[in-house]
Amino acid sequence: MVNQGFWEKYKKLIKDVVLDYQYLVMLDEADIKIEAEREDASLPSERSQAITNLKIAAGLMEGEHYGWWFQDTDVYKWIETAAYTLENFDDEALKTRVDSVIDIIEQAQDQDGYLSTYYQLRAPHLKYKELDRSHELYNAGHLIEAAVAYAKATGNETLLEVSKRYVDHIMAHFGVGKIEGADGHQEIELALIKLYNYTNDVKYLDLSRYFIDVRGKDPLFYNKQKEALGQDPFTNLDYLQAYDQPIHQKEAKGHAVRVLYMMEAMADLALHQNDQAMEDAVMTLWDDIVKRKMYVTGGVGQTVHGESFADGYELPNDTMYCETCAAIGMVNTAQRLFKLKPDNRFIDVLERALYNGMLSGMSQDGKHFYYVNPLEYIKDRYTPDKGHVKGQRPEWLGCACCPPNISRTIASIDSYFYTRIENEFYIHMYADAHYEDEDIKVTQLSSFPKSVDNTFEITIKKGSFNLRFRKPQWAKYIKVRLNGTVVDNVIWLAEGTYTITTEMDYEPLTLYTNGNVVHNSNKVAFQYGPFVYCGESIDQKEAIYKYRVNPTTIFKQWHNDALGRRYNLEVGARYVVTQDSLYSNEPEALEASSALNLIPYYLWANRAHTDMMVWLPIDKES
Ligand code: FUB
Ligand code: ZN
Repeated sequence: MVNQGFWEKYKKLIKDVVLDYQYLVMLDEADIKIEAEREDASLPSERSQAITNLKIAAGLMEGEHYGWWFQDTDVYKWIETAAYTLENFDDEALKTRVDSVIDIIEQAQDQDGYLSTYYQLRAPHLKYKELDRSHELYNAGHLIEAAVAYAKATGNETLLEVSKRYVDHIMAHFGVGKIEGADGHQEIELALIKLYNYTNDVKYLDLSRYFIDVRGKDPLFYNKQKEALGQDPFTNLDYLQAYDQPIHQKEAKGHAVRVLYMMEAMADLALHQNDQAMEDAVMTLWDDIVKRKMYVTGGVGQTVHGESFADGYELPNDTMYCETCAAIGMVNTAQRLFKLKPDNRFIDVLERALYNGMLSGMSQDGKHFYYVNPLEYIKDRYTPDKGHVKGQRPEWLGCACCPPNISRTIASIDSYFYTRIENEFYIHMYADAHYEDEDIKVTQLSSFPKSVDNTFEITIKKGSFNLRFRKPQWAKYIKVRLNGTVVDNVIWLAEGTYTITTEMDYEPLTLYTNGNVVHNSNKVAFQYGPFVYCGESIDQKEAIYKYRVNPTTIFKQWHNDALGRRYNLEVGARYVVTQDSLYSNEPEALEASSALNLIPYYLWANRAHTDMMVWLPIDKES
């Protein structure tokens, strides 16, 4: 059941445009330009070939493998997107298309269960022998996620059987007395828990735990694998989070997406195995991120070098990485941490990453995608440190992990709105969404983003529930009404059908950064509801970086045009009159100006190639 709203529009875009577009791209039948994700001539970006690789491995075509070790996962994430879409919409043509791709995957699998086209086609002799980079178990993880989602959505377990056979192959090769190491890129760990939840077979949970615990147990594991191949043994253990076992790690270090995928599994393991030490470890990593390393957009990964975390409070706005997949990792980790410990502080971050760092990853037309999401972009101001920062979303990327990651997240958006823990039912966010299981049905309608006021139709089919309505960090209060009467934001409801409305008081907010962050000193950012704002030069008389803002004069203005339904913010500002000389002993001269026009950050770079800034310098005289 679906309704008309902000997310409904996105879900339809995925169904009507994105899924078809991505399918054609992966067949190399779309007339597009694929860009390398950063400046490096060695990065593959001529074509995708993701589906073709599988066809070649299946023996359906002649040819050579093209692309990354993990090219197959673009296809798996596409299937996962389709699965969630099929839960919301009937679409026989889509189902037929997905079934045909599953048929190819099934045929591509080796007799013994192995399935990673890079190694099948290019280097069979290296299977499981170069785990720091091979992504073979990462591939298995995305295969599992797609398979579970498709089985749930359609009842078709063909892909699930394929994924189980691959896991059997992995079990035969990994474990005590076998290969005692983990894939360099975490992913199988979290996926195995999904497989456990779906099948109830504890061997999958145990294997997930094995991979978490074996990481970093022997810090020389990867070196030894390389030595055995006669290669330079050096391995960057921070990059792989393999300098120690995850349960002993105290800092988010290295490749950001890997850290977050690892934390997702750690949170789930702590929950399922009731493991306090694992819970403490994942909470420590989370606090390190949100207290010292997260951007105001919920983006993470401060540096292109290793697509990694850097030191705390080091938050450059223009050279950062903030990969879309990392923002998605923040969303998914926050969701799991909430299940472990229901505290709205996790949802405050989930919402921040979802509506800002994640949503900026896709254009409004559904055919352009950001890998890297900067908080500041000044056109024509190039340095080699910014070779990964793009002023416009590419049509596709040589490393295409982000496009199908964002589509699967949007297609499953309803799952982020609610958490059910036995008979406690948590309502996290206020837009259009829906939930139904055998005991409870919730339909949530609103005119979001015009208003965050919501109407809920709730049916308790069996038993009774405590409904808990979150007060977002950005709201002054939330007023909940049951059949018109104001009630507490925690309500106990017995069997029956209810209409509940929520109303919030919230204003545009001015945000300041902790004084330890040098990049944002004397700067402010703006937020309204869950949206962080940015200024683009295209909307101002002068370039955005010339403005000095008055943080106390903010007005909101409703717009409904080609850029979408949204509030813009208008902020009092003056602009610098630039001089000829580069330096001067006079203070800058400021000219009065009409208000600065700000748009929600996620919408930037949808109209033109132009400068953009989230953090804006303060007018000292304001
Ligand atoms: O390695 C697989 C994916 O590609 C990572 O998660 C991204 O950061 C990109 O490197
Ligand atoms: Zn990515």
